[in-house]
Amino acid sequence: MPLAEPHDRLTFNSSEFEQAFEATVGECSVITREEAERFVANGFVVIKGAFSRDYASHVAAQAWRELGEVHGVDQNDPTTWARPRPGQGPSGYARLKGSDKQHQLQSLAPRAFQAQADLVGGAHRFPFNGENLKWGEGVVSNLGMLDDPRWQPPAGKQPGWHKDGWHFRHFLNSPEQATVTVPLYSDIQPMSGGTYLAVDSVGPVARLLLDSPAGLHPDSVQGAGYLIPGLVDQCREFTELTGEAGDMVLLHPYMLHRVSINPSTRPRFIANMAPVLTEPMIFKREPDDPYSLVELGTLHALGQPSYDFQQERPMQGFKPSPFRNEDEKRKETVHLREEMREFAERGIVSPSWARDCGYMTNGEFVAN
Ligand SMILES: O=C(O)CCC(=O)C(=O)O
Ligand SMILES: [Fe+2]
Repeated sequence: MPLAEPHDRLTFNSSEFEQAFEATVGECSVITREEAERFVANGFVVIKGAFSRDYASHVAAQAWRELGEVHGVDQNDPTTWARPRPGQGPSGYARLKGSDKQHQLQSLAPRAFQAQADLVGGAHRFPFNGENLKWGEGVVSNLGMLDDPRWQPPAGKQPGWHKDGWHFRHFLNSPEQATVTVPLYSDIQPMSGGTYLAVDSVGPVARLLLDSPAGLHPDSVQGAGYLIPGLVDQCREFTELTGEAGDMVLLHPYMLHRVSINPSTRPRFIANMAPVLTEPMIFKREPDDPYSLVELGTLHALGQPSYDFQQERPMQGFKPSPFRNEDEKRKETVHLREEMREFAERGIVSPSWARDCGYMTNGEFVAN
């Protein structure tokens, strides 16, 4: 599904923004001007050859080993591929541990490291100048089933869309997830299990965050989050991630995405890395302090050359929903429902199709 041509270029006309973009591009060493433009306009970019194909093969081979040992999957027999989580979600979908090894990214893949540094406005914006940025060997597999009848092209009214970050309150300037970084450990052709993207979701998410200075509970945009359907309803452009082993896809941290069904027997292996920033993002910087491409992507989506964002509540960490005990679940449900009511009172109400696709809704809080 090729991207529409007009979105490949910056469309926001403002000399303040153009100067800021020039200053930022001038600091990039791996990301090219064209890639920077594409990222700011589209919210994602594929960095070709970000790490070696040899390393990708090593990780993929290890994934097959674990699929065999833990799940009884035989690489050469696609009829066994559905064994992890049979009947649930995509065929052969598993989160594999890989090994305990952690690679310092700067040594393993200098290009992957520098591209991420370029995106956030320099390695100094990572803790310890990024020296502690590591990649483990874990993998998300999506092995596929030939002609799986459940396959559908990417579209809005589908389950599973989400914004990454299940462990923090989401603000416009959140530092906990600098990017969604996706290394590709296998070649991914179209219709082969690549992650689906709501390409124009950065704008709706940015607008909601800008209008919500007290932030969003992570469960509102994760899993079955009640805010997701209203956000994807504002999206018109959907695509799927494709590329080759050794490529790295960098997504804007607001980009809504979802798992896809793989209707092929071309196995898909990726990971999902989430570097953090030392400081919250800033949307009003001085001329001698260049914006990051992520900040520029946010401003571009908002149609603002700069924005003085003020949080109305402190940053807050959360235990991710799947790891909460019963007591914690009850407590978070109370907090979430309180927020669902507040948002309904603000007129932000889940659309009627939300429930049919498995999302929560805050419709019950709307006064009749
Ligand atoms: O497996 C995929 O395609 C996407 C995974 C994902 O969205 C996640 O790990 O947060
Ligand atoms: Fe995700």
